[in-house]
Amino acid sequence: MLNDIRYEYFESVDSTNDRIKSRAHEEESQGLVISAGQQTAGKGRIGRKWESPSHDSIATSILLRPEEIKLDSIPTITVVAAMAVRDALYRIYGLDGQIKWPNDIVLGGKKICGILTEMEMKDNKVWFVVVGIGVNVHNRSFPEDIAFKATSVDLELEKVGGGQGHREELTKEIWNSFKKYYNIFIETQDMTGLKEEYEKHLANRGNRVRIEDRENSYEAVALGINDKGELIVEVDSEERIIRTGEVSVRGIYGYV
Ligand code: BT5
Repeated sequence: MLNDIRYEYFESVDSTNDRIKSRAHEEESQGLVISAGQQTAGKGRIGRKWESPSHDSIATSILLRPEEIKLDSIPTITVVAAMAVRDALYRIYGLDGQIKWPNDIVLGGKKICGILTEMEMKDNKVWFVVVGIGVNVHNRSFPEDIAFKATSVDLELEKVGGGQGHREELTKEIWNSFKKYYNIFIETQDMTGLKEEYEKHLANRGNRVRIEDRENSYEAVALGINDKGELIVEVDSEERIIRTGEVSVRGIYGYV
């Protein structure tokens, strides 16, 4: 169970995930959240970069020490975190985002949030897990290579009549929401208690998507998720399971 959450804030760090990792090595207990105004080396998945250069966005990470957790339940934590961010954006701002499996939240067809879950093992067991969340809040423009697919809370609020995001308030709402979903997840270490709600917000459900991994790229129809939080797709009238990892799922007409 995740109970108390303790917040620390820094003006600038390399990566909030890396800050949490060094604290985890110093035997820090579960529930520490480190947030930063900017990251100089923000990380995406598989060596990609996450842009959080100014004080416009949220970069925040939590330390988890799940007891007796199975290794193959770890990727599911990303799926749980995505639900939390979606929920927080909806509850504070009424922004009705969708989850682009496994780790993006999208609004108006563009990415507003990315999630990176990392873990370390010790004595053949999961030692700790770090969940890092990046949300674009006040950003009005983005580097050229992502401008076509990135959005922010303020840009989305503008479309529905205005208003402004608030980074501290949103950060707290995200982790409160994460606590709620994570504690449901940890009971069974899977998505049984959360799947129904998750699927309501799954982007591209029932639509054609393109699955891209290192070797292959093919079209499929996204059907939903299974109890492990893996994506179920249909290819040539057969169901196939897509595991997290080095896979991208795209709509066939663009980023979402
Ligand atoms: C992610 O990876 O989306 C995970 C991002 C996790 C960031 C958080 S911030 C707090 C914590 N500390 C860290 O160092 N990281 C975590 P991925 O699915 O691989 O997507 C990365 C891709 O998203 C990049 O290659 C760009 O195309 C795009 N991208 C980068 N910055 C972006 C931004 N600010 N907004 C939207 N898209 C972005």
